Amino acid sequence: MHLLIISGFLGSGKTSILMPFAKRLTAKGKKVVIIENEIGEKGVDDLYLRENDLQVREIYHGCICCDLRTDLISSLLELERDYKPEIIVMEPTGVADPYLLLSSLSGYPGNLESRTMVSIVDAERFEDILSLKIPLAIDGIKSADLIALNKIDLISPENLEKLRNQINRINPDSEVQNVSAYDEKLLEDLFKLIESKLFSIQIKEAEKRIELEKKGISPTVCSRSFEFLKDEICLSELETKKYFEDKVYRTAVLLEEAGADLIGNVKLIIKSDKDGYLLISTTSFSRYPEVSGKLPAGYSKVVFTINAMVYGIEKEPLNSIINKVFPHFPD
Ligand SMILES: Nc1nc2c(ncn2[C@@H]2O[C@H](COP(=O)(O)OP(=O)(O)OP(=O)(O)O)[C@@H](O)[C@H]2O)c(=O)[nH]1
Ligand SMILES: [Mg+2]
Repeated sequence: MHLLIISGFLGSGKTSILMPFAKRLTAKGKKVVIIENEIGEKGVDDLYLRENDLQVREIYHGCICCDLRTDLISSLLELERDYKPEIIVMEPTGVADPYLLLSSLSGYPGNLESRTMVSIVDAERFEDILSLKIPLAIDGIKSADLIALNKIDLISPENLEKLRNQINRINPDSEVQNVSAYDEKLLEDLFKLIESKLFSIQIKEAEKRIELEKKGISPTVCSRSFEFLKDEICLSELETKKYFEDKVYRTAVLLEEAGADLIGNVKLIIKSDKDGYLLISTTSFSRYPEVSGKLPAGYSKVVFTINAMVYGIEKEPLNSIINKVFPHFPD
């Protein structure tokens, strides 16, 4: 069993890159399972990946690098025994400590032939993340076998050069590949590079490093889920992506007004009982949210899940912003 870890800070684009890569491996006939780890009560990324016909195992309610280490090992063992995947693609939470994660894996009693860590760096927010002094973001770069500098569609060529130099100074040994999750050509280049590394990196003793110190500040988390029956909600609203985009955008504006430092990610997924989902997410206070998916017509039930991870705000004001924008969501 080969393991590919797609690490990176909150909202850096891990799922956006992992999804087409896992699809590509599956199309090539590889048996792939994705492990999704989210801090919230309920995940959003797994729903989105499942809608795209991928095999997903989710581990929620904490981080696999620390509180859920044993859940990670037992999930891997179970998958190895029952499903025998060739490749496991793992998305740790955006606040996982990469060294702690590697140290948990070094104790894995099953059979891992290789382990590759690709770290996704958010080009748009890199400087903000560094200025918040979140050492995990630096460790993610240091521990990577390959660095994907994502969202380059949002920055200027001059800035790109500057960022690449900064990253090279932090990790002079690993290749840095420019990418945008919205650019097929760049994705293809990245995927070829990952494939060239995937089976070749062996787990080295030197990497079994243990750093038990908990590092950096943590985001405040608000995670809610609510189910509506067809007659409880105005369906014309649901059909309008704009309505939900506006709600997520308003959440971001209110967070900025409340003095938050950084949006890790605000994600809203609307999933129907038929196949179909709408995912609206943002990592920015000012840019309009991204939308993917489409709800089918003719469903009888929808489930809304919102996960917000935000730096520099207390739990109470974060909850009250979510209450204000989404008054239907119970605490
Ligand atoms: N402009 C642009 N936006 C991107 C790109 N990649 C991802 N995004 C957007 O960035 C946000 C976060 O992307 P995700 O793929 O959810 O990031 P993630 O790292 O999986 O996030 P978490 O799981 O919450 O840590 C979403 O709104 C994406 O649509 C990119 O290359 N360019
Ligand atoms: Mg994700």
